[in-house]
Amino acid sequence: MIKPDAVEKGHIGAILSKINTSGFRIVSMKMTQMSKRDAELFYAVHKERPFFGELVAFMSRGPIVAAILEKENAVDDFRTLIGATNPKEAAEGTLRKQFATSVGENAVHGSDSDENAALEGAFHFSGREIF
Ligand code: 3AN
Repeated sequence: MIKPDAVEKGHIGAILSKINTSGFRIVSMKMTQMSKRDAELFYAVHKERPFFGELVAFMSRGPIVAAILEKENAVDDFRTLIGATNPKEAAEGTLRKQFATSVGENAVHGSDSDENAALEGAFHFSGREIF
């Protein structure tokens, strides 16, 4: 997902361009907005964390771009491309280094396993929207 902060700042095009030139194929994509309930469900694994309320408010405050990406080793390679959760620790050339402002508003989300990628893809897309 391209998160609300990056959408608000007009970074959709630059982020998608970097994703494409890094060898990912976009197999699904849409601009959408998560309700508070959607964000609570999407981030349910974090519900005991102190930042959960802030995370839900942030992720539902404006539109996002959701996408499913395909590539050999996609999960690890995408997490390398986005960089560390905290942009201050993100490596040069990563999306979070370039576009994120804080650990909360960090521009991009990437799934952390193939299993979660399948669940998160199904959260946003129906079978007819996956190409
Ligand atoms: P990542 O997105 O890098 O996998 P996670 O899974 O640890 O990071 O955290 C999920 C999301 O929760 C992050 N993308 C970030 O937006 C938010 N988050 C993580 N840690 C904090 C924090 N200390 N304060 C506010 N938000 C946080």
